[in-house]
Formats: sequence, C-alpha cells, structure tokens
Amino acid sequence: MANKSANWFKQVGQTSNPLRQRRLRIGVTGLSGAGKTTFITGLINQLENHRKGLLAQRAPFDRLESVRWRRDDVKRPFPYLQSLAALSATPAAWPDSTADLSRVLLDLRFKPQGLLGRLQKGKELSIEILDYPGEWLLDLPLLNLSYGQWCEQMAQWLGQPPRAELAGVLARRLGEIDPVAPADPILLAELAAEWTDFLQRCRSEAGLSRNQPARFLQPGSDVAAQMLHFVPLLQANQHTAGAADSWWALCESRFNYYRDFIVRGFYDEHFRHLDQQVLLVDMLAPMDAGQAALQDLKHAMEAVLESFHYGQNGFLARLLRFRPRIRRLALCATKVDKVGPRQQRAVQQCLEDLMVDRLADVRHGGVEIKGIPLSAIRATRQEGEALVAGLEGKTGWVRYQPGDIPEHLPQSLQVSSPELLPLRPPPGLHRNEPFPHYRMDDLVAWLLQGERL
Ligand SMILES: Nc1nc2c(ncn2[C@@H]2O[C@H](COP(=O)(O)OP(=O)(O)OP(=O)(O)O)[C@@H](O)[C@H]2O)c(=O)[nH]1
Ligand SMILES: [Mg+2]
Repeated sequence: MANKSANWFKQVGQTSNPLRQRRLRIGVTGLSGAGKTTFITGLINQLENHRKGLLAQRAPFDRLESVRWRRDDVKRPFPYLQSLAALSATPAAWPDSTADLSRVLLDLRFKPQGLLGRLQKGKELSIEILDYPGEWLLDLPLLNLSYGQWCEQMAQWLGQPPRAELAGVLARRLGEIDPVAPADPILLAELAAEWTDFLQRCRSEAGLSRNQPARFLQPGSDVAAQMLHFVPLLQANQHTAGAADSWWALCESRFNYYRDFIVRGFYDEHFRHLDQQVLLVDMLAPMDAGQAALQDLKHAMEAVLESFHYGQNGFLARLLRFRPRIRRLALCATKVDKVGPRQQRAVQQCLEDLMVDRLADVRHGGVEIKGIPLSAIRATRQEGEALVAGLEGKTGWVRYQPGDIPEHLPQSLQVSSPELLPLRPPPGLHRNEPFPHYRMDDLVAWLLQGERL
C-alpha cells in the first residue's frame, strides 16, 4: 500500500513538474519578397494580442495565459520593433527587406486542463523562428554541385532567354577566359562585381528567382568580401583542372569555401531540428511578371522542396546526415488580400498546380500538406466586388477590381496578369491590437496542433 501511494505521488509529481518548457522550432521558408518578415511580425502580433483577435475563440489559445517576446538574451533578435515602427508610420510602410539572419523566441504559457489541472503548473511552450534574406535559400542546390558542374550550369542558363539578354557582354567576357591560364585577381574582382549587377538585373528586370550565388546580392554580416570574388568560367566543366595560380584554382577554392562553410552553415542552422515547416510563396508577382518568372519560380521552389528532409531521401538529409523529422508542411500563397476573397483559393490552387509533381513527392514521403491562402497583414477592404486600399508611399485611397485569376494554372504557364497594385499597409496598426489578416488564426492553430498543452 505504502508503495502504491508513493507511486501515485511520484506520478502526480511528474505531471505537476518540469518538462513544461518545450521548444517548437518553426521553419519559415520563402524566397525573397515571399512575405517572411511580414508574416513573422504578424505572428508575434497575433500571439501578443491573443485575447482580442480570432485566436481567443480557438483551442488551445482560449487557455493561453501569457505570451512573452524575448529579446534580451537572444543573439541577433528579430527586429520586431523596427517592423512595427514602419507599419504604424504615416503613411504606413512595409518592413524592410531582410539583410541578415535574426531569431525570434516567444514564450507561451497555457493554463492546465483536465482533472489534475489544479495540481499542475501551467504548461510552457517556447517558439523559435529564424528570419533571413530569402535569396539565401537559392544557394541550396549548390550543396550538390562541384565548381565545374556549376560552371556548366551557368553556361547553360546564360545561353537561354531572358538571362542571355540580361548578361549582355558579360557572358562573352567570361567565355573568353582560359580557365588554366594564370588568374588576374583585379580582373576577377571586377567580373565578380559585374556578375552581381547581372544578378540584380535578373531579379529586378525579369523577376527571376534563381540568382546565384545569393550572397553576392545579400552578403550578410559574416562573410569577408574577398571570399565572394569568384565567377563561373564558361569554358570550364567538371573535368577541368588547373595549376595553383590559374583562374580555375582560384575560383574553385572560393566556390568550395562558399559552398562548404557559408551555404552549408546556413542550411545546417535553418533546417536542423525543425518541428514544423511553413512554406510561403508569393504567387501573384510571378503571375504578373509572366511565363519566364513562373517557370523560374517553379524550378526554384522545386530545388527548395527537394532539399527539405522530407521522407528519407532528400539530398540534404544525406549531406547533413540527419534523419527527417518534419511530418507536416503548411504551404501558403501569400498576400492574397491583393485579390478578392473568392479569388484567394484560386491563387492557392495555381500555386499547388505549379508545384504538383514535387508536392506529390513530398506527400509520398509521408508528409501531410496543408494549403492555406494567407495574408499576414490585410491591406485591402472589400466594397461590393471592388477592393479599397492605399498605394505605397502615397496618401489617399484607390478603389479597384483585381483582374481575373484562373481556377487552375494552365500547363503552358501563360496567364493574363491579375493587375497588381503596390499597396501600402492599412492605417492604424498598433502593437497592442491584432492586425487585420486572412487565415493567420488557421495557420497559428495548425502550428500548435498536436502539441500537448
Ligand atoms: N498586401 C500585402 N502585401 C504583403 C503582405 N506580406 C508582404 N507583403 C508585401 O511583400 C513585400 C515583401 O514582404 P517581406 O515580408 O519583406 O518578404 P520577405 O520574405 O521577408 O523578403 P526578404 O526579406 O527579401 O527575404 C512587402 O514589402 C509587402 O509589399 C500581405 O500580407 N499583404
Ligand atoms: Mg524579410
């Protein structure tokens, strides 16, 4: 009997004690401009204001007692206050595009439930999210390439529109370099700067996503500028070899450093030990930019999805030698407030059409995918069939009817543009009020689904 009651106390002790603080690592993945920073800002805001928004009515948030955004003991904290300052300015502005890595830590405390409730302390959950420049994701495929293979791939890309036109004389100059000739470091630095300009044109003029090496566009704080002095040598291939002072040797060693330390270091940090994954995709901008941008987005997203350690065989899983953990993926078309409520599902459908093959692979690897058309901060309000919103950098309002969104994406990827306007955030945003949104509550609830709180 004595033993029995001792056990009982032990059990109660266990349920009322530690192991309360669980950490949930959420991977927010999206290319540059997908809406990661806005989403993370919106997520903190919705959680901080859980008592007032739609979350208050949903389990387990109806038991959420307190939320604390931690910044003092966090290395490189997420610039939440800067984002809020921009959003609540007059006229309101979006947060800046991200230039470096930062981290969010949120502590959530839930009231206990059930019969033993009164004996228990509240359960705590710590949410951790990284924010980073979206460009960095596009370096992912480099992990699988040698320098020679990368040169071959760049020669192929430069041979096709629109990169052929955007590269102009640079392609000829790179094609003239004999890889085994002695290198000229000054010319190399010049060519690396021109390659950076070319990548910028690819991004801004043609809306292309795959712009490598990404750190040329967004170096971050931990990369020495000189380590970014390399270019693809268009005469080289995977069988090339050159003496220690050759163009080949210099570019290859910098490429290898870039791949093995910078790219791999980032992916290790971003992908390791993730519990949940949110994939954000701006589908509207490439639909507006046209077929080439959609095609490029498709390839870029396929490369990104390929790398997640879904299922047993993702190449990153093999490279980094860790086993898959993620079992669920939220796939979100972002900024859907730019179109009418009835068109939002169509945007999501077009995204799922674009990625149909890769999504089938991911599902086959045992991952459950949830599609959520999302707007982290709703910039429009509806008036009949029209939308009303303010334009970026201006005061006043416009009333407009968004163009058509097809129910499905045609295989040709030729769609008529939905006519996008550069919208500014809605007025009157304040840290202590939940921001207007579309389906952030669904997403937040999904993130915590399955947690024993
Ligand atoms: N209308 C609307 N626009 C949005 C929303 N979220 C983001 N945007 C727009 O998309 C732009 C890019 O959003 P960011 O959150 O900076 O994107 P990001 O993924 O962090 O981009 P990088 O930092 O460059 O990797 C913003 O400047 C806004 O113009 C949204 O919910 N609604
Ligand atoms: Mg950002």
